[in-house]
Amino acid sequence: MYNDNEYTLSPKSVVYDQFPVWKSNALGSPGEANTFWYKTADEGKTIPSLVISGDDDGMMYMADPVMTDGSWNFGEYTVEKIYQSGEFNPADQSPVSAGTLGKHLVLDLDGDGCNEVVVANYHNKQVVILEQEKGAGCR
Ligand SMILES: [Ca+2]
Repeated sequence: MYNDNEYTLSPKSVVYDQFPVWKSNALGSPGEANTFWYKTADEGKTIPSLVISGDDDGMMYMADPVMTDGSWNFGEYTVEKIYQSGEFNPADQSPVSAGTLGKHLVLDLDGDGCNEVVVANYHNKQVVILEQEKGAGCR
C-alpha cells in the first residue's frame, strides 16, 4: 500500500507455521526461502514452489502451491520436509547440537531441465545435492 510516498507490506497469508521454537536466542527456524520450479522451462511462467531452509532445525522444506481448477488461492501451499541434516531433538537447547543448514542454491546442475537443490549442511560438514527422483521426469 502506498501512503505518503511510503511503501509498506502487510502479511497476506502464512505459508507454514510449524517450525520448532527454542528457548535459546542462538537458535531459530526458518532460514531462507527461495523460488523453485521443478522444470527449468517453467521458470517465470507458472506459480513457483518455495524451497525453505529450516536453518537450525536441520530440515529443508518444499512448499508447493495448491492449484484448484487451474487457479491458485494466493498463499495456499502444501508443505513437506524434503531433507534432514541430522537427528533433530527440540528438547536439546544447545547450539552445538543443532542440525543447522547453511544457504542453499537452486539450479539445474546437469542440464536435464529439472532443477536440483544444493544444500550446505553445517551439521555434517557436507554440501549435498538434492535431485528429483529419476524416472519421474521433473516431478
Ligand atoms: Ca537437473
